Amino acid sequence: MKSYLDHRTTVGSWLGTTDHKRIGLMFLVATAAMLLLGGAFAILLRLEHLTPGPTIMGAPAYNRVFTLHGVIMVWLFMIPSIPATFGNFLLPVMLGARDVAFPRLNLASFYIYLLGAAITLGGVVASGADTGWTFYVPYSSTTFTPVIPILIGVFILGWSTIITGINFIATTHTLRARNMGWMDIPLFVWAIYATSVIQVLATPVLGMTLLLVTMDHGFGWGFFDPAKGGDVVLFQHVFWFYSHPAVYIMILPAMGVVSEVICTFARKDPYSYVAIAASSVGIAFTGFLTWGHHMFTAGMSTLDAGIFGALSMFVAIFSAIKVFTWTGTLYRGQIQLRSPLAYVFTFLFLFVFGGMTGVAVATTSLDVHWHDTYFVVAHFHFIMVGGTLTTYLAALNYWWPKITGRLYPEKWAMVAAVLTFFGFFSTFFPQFLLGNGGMPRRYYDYAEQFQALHLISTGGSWILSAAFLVTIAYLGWSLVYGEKAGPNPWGSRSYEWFTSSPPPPHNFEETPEFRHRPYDYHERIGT
Ligand code: HEM
Ligand SMILES: [Cu+2]
Repeated sequence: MKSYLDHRTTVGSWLGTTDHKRIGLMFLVATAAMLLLGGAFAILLRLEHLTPGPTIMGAPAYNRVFTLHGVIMVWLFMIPSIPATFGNFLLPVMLGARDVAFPRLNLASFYIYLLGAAITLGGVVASGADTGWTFYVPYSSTTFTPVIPILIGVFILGWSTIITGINFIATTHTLRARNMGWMDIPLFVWAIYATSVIQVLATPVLGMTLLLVTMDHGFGWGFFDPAKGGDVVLFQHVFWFYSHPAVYIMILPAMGVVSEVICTFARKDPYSYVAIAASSVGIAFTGFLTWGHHMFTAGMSTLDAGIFGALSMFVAIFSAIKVFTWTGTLYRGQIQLRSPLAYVFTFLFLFVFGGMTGVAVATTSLDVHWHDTYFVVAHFHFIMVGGTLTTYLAALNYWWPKITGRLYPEKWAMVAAVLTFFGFFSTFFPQFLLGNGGMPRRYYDYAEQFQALHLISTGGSWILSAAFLVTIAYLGWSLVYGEKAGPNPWGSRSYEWFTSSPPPPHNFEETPEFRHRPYDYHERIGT
């Protein structure tokens, strides 16, 4: 029986495919390339901060490089990273479906992503904008750098996100296997489902905002310009109304991966399936109520700031429910410390750390001191890199045998996981101290007393790069020399491991009958 990889091998059979697995794989290649590009910009930024004053570039170049780093990492990598790649590949398989609900729309979503990426990168080649990834007005509507291609590119990327979200919602509602109720679907699907709801509801607000900034910049509309009757702070409200929920587009799928990896490698049912599933939906919902915590210093009343601060704590409560449930699942499990679980342990430590600092910056009285300093940079990198990126690597290691049919050398995977942890921690922990000491974010120059901490941070970025190189090397090696994986190398009870690795074109050779729930490790009815 041929797999989805080799049943047809022409270039046309890939470019015109409607198979969700091939589309997921193409997204994986495209987004991984963006991760490496964004990473290259990060290395340049850290090199620049090796010494105060000019090191390798001038101030205008620095402003462009941090903008391009943020734009590429957030819009081209983080947002599509787990949903469009692993979500696309796994959601239908986990539901026992042959494909997503709208396969052609799924392919369209990939090409729209490529178009958006091409236009955005066109802006990069045309010397790049210097507004930061957040495009704050009035700077973004007046800067002389070419910001319009980037605004339009990100607008188009939003369409891809919305279409993918609609597809996943429709698939989860209509294509579940016979007898599969809502309380039987795998936790990763719950996470992707909650993410999709945010993608569909919030992204149009971002699209509208970016178009209005484009009009202000290109045609002098003045929508955000008080001199023309506009409102400059309104930009921040609409931008964060999308972008706060968007941080959950980045972390919820990661949480879904964590649930799968922990159950498999602890050989245990989740401590509470309902708590994990419901808290995903809870996070998606409350995420819409907290955008004001980005604007405590933008002229907000004390009452409003207090309300936004208090609402932000609810997200932390739902996140804590997840962490306690995962810990409860690990407790007395038969733990096998394989590389995906090593990454998940890294996630747990760094996410809790990052989440706690989220609670700290959501406290108005503290945030007025930390706002726009490296403290905030450290906070969101702890969550986005320490949380989402390490989990992306966990997912890559966990599902690699399913996607490619090959095993990789576990020893090297562990080396990469350990390097990732130490590299990450030494890059970003000093940034909390820098921020607390008064180092503002997005500044080119700094006072000499900050140099030691910047030095540690730059050294950390080299360790992190080494981890990436090791990962690329052993995964590349496994494609050629790796042992054949077999359907279920981890001995998991989750549905995607029921089919062969790599799966056949329509996922299952026979219509699957799932006679047990995805994590019934205690029952052990036929695998
Ligand atoms: C535990 C819940 C969380 C709380 C209470 C929280 C709170 C906050 C607050 C108050 C700020 C604004 C700080 C300032 O600008 O002075 C902030 C910034 C930020 N947070 Fe969080 N956060 C949480 C989780 C997350 C998660 C899960 C992510 C991403 C996956 C994230 C990503 C960001 C980003 C990207 C920014 C900064 C954006 C910018 O100004 O460039 N946060 N967070
Ligand atoms: Cu926020």
